[in-house]
Amino acid sequence: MEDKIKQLKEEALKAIGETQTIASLDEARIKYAGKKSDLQELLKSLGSAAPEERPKLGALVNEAKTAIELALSGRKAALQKSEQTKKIAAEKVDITMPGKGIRRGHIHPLTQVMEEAKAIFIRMGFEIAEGPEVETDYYNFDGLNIPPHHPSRDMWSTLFIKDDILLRTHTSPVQIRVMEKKKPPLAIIAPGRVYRRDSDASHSPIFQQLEGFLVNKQVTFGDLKGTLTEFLRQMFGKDKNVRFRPSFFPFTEPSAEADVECVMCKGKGCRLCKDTGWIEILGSGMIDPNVFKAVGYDPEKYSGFAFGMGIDRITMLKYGIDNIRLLYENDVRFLEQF
Ligand code: 2NL
Repeated sequence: MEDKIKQLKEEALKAIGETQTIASLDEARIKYAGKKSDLQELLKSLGSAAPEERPKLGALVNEAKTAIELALSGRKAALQKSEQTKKIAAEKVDITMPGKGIRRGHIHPLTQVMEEAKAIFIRMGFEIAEGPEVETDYYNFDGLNIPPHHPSRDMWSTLFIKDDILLRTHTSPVQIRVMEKKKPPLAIIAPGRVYRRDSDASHSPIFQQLEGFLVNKQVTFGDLKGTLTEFLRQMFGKDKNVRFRPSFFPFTEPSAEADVECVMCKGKGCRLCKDTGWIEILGSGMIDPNVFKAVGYDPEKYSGFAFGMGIDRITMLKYGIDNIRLLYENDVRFLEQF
């Protein structure tokens, strides 16, 4: 009996000492110190031992029990400590690793060019006006001296919403609305999104325009040339030559298109300017008396000039972009370059 107690104790202490995890230590506790452990069974069987042996055997069992419990708590503390150490080591952060960095965004190239163009006219004293993108036939055409069913309407591939409601094909309607409400002198620019049923490398169904007009007493074609030449030089470079060519628009008479010396070959002739040395930038003219009549201005009393340009085209020229799609796909790898 004595030997059995000793043997059980030795076995328990050895097993406890060999445990490597809290979980296996818990198993050892159940096996060696639990209610159904061999030691507990031994204690129960003491009743059948000789009466004079009982106190000695009882003391031995208790001593073994205490030793086992002490070993269990000692081992538990040791295992907890090593598990904590392992956990800390596993969770350690390498503060010398390079960071991910924050990528900086910037203004879209179309918006940059639009803002630049607006700023030039603002400095000259023009004010900004805005209006609806869904317009009536009247403001987009009739008010601009473009009668219904007139062949000149073919100049704009219009997208209709229904009979007389359409997506504006230029920002001119904004200017008609301003003239209806306010009396001259006026110097207004109308920047914004416009729509046409058109799509190829240089045409997108949605694009950006900047139009403007100036109305006062005795405004001349010289004022038009001076204002637009200054604009083009601020936009493309002080040294650039500018020329005006006769043209036609239903809402201006006379009309002229303005060219700037080719930005790529500086006038020598290249692929971009088709060997002409000039790049067409904007359309302009003296506001047609019929437009003044439509908004209730007296064409005998007032005169004015107006102009319009495509911001997409100017952006493509300035940055050497050969397909308008790129400006609307918003691929960050493309946009990052500007
Ligand atoms: C172009 C040509 C132009 C205008 C727009 C205009 C507006 C009113 C009255 C008279 Cl309210 N004219 N706008 C005049 C001439 C040309 O644009 O090539 N645009 C991209």
